[in-house]
Amino acid sequence: MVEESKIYVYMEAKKPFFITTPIYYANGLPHIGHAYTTVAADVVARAKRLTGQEVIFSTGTDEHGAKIAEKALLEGKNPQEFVDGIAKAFEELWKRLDISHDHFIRTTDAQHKNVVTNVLTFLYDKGAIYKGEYEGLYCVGCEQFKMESDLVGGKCPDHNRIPEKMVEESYMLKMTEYQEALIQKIESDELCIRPVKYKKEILSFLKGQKLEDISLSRKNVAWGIPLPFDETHTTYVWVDAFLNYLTVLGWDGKSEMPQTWPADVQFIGKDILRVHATIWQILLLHLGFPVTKTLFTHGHILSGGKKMSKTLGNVISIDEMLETFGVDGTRYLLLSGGTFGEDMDLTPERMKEKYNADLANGLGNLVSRVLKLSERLQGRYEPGPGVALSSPYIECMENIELSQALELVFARMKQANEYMSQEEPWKLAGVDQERFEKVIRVILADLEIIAFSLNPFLPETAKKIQTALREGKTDPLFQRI
Ligand code: ME8
Repeated sequence: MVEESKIYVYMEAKKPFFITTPIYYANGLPHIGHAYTTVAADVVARAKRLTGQEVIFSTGTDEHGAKIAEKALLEGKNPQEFVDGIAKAFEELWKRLDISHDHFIRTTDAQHKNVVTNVLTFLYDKGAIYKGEYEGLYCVGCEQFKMESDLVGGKCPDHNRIPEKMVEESYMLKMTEYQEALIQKIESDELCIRPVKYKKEILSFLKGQKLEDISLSRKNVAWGIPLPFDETHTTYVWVDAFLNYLTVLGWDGKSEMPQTWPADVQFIGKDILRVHATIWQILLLHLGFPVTKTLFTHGHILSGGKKMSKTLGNVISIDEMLETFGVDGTRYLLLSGGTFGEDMDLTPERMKEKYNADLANGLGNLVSRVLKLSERLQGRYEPGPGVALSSPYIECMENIELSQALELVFARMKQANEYMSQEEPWKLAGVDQERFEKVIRVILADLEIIAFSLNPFLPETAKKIQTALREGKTDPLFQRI
């Protein structure tokens, strides 16, 4: 028994921690919403690496389907040429945002197409796929069939577009046989959907109706992966897209499950929760693979209380954010603007205020003041060999309560600032040197913990503070705006 559990622990420790973002549609340039999910996932990836865990963190682009072909045509490009340009823009943005992903997967990669082909062959041979006819309301914006109950005033509320009535010969994927198993896995948190309100939402959806088999192919969409058993059809984009989560692990689509599966955390926006909690998980069950461990769902970014749109003119540009606030300023504003998981409302004014208050006047000011004062220490401050993170911070990070973890760090920063104002160490130097030494060393030790805790969130700033603590000097961290 003892031996067995030892082996188990060893194997658990060996599996890299696998984190994914959605793969974003290559139908347009990356925007703030994409950046939001990706930065959040990056924070968790960096935090895990700091604990010594091996991490695999993947993101990428979803490049097939009617919506993309439509857009390429509008721009007078062939679809491949069009998506090549978009994928490049995503990769460039991730570089600018200091995203530490290990893989950038594109669904037009040959390896991915091979996985999709092999999986479809397997599912077809197993009898999970059958030829049928599908009749429904299709929203090209969502690339999804809609139920009457999903529509508002006859339109898809997400795309403000009347769905097309479609009757088409289609290959179908069996869904119902796993409905009960799925409910049980969600209830028991084997598939842990967080925050809890999203778990409840999915459970009530799954308990409220019998799942319908889904259409797995399209006959009139040329821009896609042909079905291996009927080349007059192409693969439905969502099925194509989900398999990216296995392709990135180097899987070939036919041998044993990749060792790194299941994903530990899959980040998604609430708009794509239902498909991830149903179709994706049922695909996994058909393959005989375990379900996702945690599906972490977040709300949407709003601008001035409204959905961002070109018509309303309230789009917050991620490029402008980066120009104004820099990389770490942008990362900070994305993660501190609201409770992570909920919808988050941003306005340019509030972002500027927050940047100035928390970063320029708060953290930046504390660091520069205390480093200046530390020049008057007798004997240098030596950073300790390690830091002890507070347990509330660790708990927040474990629960992916990212904004709360950040709040804890900034509360500590404020306390250090207040302590400094109370103690007025600038009056103590040379007068009560002993007390001066104590005050400054306390604040420097605090800064060490602050820098370490900020590492996943603001990697560049954290590094600058850590270097400053060793060298006793620094340039200003943030320019006031
Ligand atoms: O759905 N606020 O791609 P997509 C916060 N290709 N996050 C937002 C957001 C907003 N306003 N807008 C978008 C797709 N997002 C599919 C996914 S995965 C197998 C296939 C983020 O380009 C959020 O993560 O429409 C959302 O779920 C995702 O971008 C949708 O990206």
